[in-house]
Amino acid sequence: MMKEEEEYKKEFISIHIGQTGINLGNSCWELYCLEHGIQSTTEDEDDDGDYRFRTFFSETSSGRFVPRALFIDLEPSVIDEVKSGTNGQLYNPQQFIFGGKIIDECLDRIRKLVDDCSNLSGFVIFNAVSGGTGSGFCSLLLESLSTEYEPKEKIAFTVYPSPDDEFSPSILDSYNTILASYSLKEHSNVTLMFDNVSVSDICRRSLDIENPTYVNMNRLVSQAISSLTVSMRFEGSTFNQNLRSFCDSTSLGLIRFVGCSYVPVLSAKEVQHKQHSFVELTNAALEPSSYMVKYDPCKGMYMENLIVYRGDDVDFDDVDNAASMARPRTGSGFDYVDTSYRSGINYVPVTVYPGGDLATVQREVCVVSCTTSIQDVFTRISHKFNQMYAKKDFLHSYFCEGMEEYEFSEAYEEIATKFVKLCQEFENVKIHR
Ligand SMILES: Nc1nc2c(ncn2[C@@H]2O[C@H](COP(=O)(O)OP(=O)(O)OP(=O)(O)O)[C@@H](O)[C@H]2O)c(=O)[nH]1
Ligand SMILES: [Mg+2]
Repeated sequence: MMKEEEEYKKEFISIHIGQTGINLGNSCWELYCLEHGIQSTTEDEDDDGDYRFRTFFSETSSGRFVPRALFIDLEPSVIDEVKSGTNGQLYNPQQFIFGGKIIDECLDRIRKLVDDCSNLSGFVIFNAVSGGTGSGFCSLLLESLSTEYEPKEKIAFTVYPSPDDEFSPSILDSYNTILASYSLKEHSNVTLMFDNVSVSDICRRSLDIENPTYVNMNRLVSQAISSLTVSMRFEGSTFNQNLRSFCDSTSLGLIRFVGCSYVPVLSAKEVQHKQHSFVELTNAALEPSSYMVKYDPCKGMYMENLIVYRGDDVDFDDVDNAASMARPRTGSGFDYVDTSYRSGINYVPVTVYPGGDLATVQREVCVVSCTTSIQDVFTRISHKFNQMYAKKDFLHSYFCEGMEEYEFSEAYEEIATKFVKLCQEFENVKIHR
């Protein structure tokens, strides 16, 4: 392999944990395959010289491209659905693991995936924190990955419970969420948070879907994830800040939980005439209702934004201008701190799932916001946690799994107290400056 090709080899291994991690992951791979022209059943034609997609796909001895991914669950049903679904043939059987007490087996499989990389960059984790597997097993795995692979990056795409969550009836969601958040805070470089109420609101409002299903929602979230990972999978970006470089920013070193927005969300059912300017798209992406997690970015202080532009007609000066002019609305006198935004440009055309909900667009914008408002999510969940924990409700089911009470108080202290206080301190410094 030529030297410049070698430089593109910075592989990522995706780990999909629990029902959400698996479904959302499968939906992302569906889109990645469309983008890279990779099919699950036939041998793939050789690529056109852009080797970057090999960061996410490995090549088998028979010339087939297979996701660098592992699907993990404590029970088989969700995995079985993926295996028998349209994408099932894409994966090798060894990429699926289910059952109890599987941590050693998972670490073994991960070692094999790592051995297959020439220059591993890190791991991309998919999960939901309110369920048992996406919380408990994911925390165990994150800790093991840190022990074995530090300082490799860990980027998490995580579904959080929403306020008034019709999708998350579990009584244990606040315990699971606080415990998993502590683990994500300790072990991930960045956690991109999504919640089903925000995502389904966007589906209703912009796609006219009355009762969005997980398929509708996962496809929409995948579109944002594709946008955020496109520069890791394709060449062809000139001025390119991306999620990886964003991980190195100082603000993100402190506040590792971020919200993300994606525009335009346009329905395939309607004929689209209008071409949106980059200024319009940037402003729309910074609207609170465009974020895929329920919090009000206007209330807090933006530490830093990553604005990712994608489209085959992206003009460098246009988007730089749009990004530098964009000002999110602020509600309490807060504004940006000095380093306000980073922008990334990708010339890769936007792909949408054929026959799906979304119209094909020429341009898209995705914003990742590091803001102190994210404390809202934790304050809300901590309140519910505390109501149960004060009465020691339901702790026995965790003790049966070998957990101890100090783990609850420690996680609460780190997230509900220290993390929230950290966000508030940033705001106070700003007010008194
Ligand atoms: N966006 C999205 N959310 C999902 C999906 N499946 C389940 N959820 C939500 O995820 C949360 C529960 O997490 P699951 O992923 O089902 O749980 P798990 O990680 O499998 O853990 P268990 O409790 O052990 O089954 C609930 O809020 C569900 O509404 C999905 O495919 N997409
Ligand atoms: Mg499950």
